[in-house]
Amino acid sequence: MSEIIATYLLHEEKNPEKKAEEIALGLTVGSWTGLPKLEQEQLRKHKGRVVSINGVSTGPNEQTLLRIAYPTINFSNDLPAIITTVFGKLSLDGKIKLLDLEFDRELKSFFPGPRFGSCGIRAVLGVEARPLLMSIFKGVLGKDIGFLVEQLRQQALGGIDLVKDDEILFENELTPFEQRIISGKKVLEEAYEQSGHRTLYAVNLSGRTSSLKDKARKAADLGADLLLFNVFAYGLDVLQELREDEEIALPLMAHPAISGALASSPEYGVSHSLLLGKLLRYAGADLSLFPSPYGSVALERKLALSIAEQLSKEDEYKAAFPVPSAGIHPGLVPLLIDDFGIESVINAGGGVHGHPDGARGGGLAFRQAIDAKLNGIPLSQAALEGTELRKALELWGNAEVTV
Ligand code: 1AE
Repeated sequence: MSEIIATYLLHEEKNPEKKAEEIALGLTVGSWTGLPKLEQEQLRKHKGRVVSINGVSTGPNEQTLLRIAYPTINFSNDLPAIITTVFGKLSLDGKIKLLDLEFDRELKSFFPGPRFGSCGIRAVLGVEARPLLMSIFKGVLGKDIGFLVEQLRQQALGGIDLVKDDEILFENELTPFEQRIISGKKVLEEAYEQSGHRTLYAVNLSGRTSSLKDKARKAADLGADLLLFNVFAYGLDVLQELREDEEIALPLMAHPAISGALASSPEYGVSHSLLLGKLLRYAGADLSLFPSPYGSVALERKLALSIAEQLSKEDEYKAAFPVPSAGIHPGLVPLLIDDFGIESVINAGGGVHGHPDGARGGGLAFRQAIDAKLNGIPLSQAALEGTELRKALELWGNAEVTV
């Protein structure tokens, strides 16, 4: 029988065995022991099952790891039904956190995974054997298309591989969605002719849910490179719909906006690895942004690594790119590469635009830091020759640990 197994962390639960039975029955058949034998036989295939109950000692607070199996016959093969089954009403019921969901092979077959994955994006860019470098438009609200395009040109000339819209840039008169794609393409082509470096632009797909597919198809027709998507403002299933549409067929970059409200509490919500890692990848994200362990919105290192681990898996689906972000500057590059490896994307907004030589200087400083790290050269040494890196380290510091 096909099942999905959910792992939960319970806090301060006096009677975990009773609670486990209540969940397994409450979220499936309702009750069991009082049922007549015949009804039990009819309902057996729908009944939840307690897989394991394990105490976790973490000092004064008792915690319990609970694994419950739910028959897949109980729900349709979509994330809204699955999440509502395993953590719908239960998410409201005291201190309980959903840590993981184990999909069996059959259930996995209903989810697409990334269309391009990290390998597909590398192939478009023609970049191998180093982390990709991404930057974010900054300060573009209230500015016109000329301003945006010039910012894009400077980022591209700085050797940046991917540039994403700011997630708070929505449909507006000064820089309308379609115009951003058309003008962005033109300037990136010019920059490519000038430098020989290819840069891709992720435009923010926004608006009412009912308009998204048409808008995304239009973006594809106009030759957009990637779509940025505030997935948690809409829902994972909306991401999956975009992924599965053959007329869209663009790489999807998932922004973590709102996810803090769902994942940050150690006692409530959904784990980071499940939300920003496994489920995003299953639903079809090619890249997933999340707070790095070091920057301005730091996430505990083991949690950030747990997201990256889920994204980087190679099973039935392609691997997606982990994009540890927020408050990143060139002095953090060695730490990022040590932790996330080269199959990741280094992403910075302020750390590019705040460079004394502007966005171009910021991009170059990052590229110099990446080259130095990959060649085993300490940043402090590379900065003797790399003017842009030197200026960046003077401004933001150097977090490299050298022995
Ligand atoms: C975790 C998301 C990071 C993000 O979207 C963003 O805009 C970061 O900007 P900076 O690098 O912190 O300036």
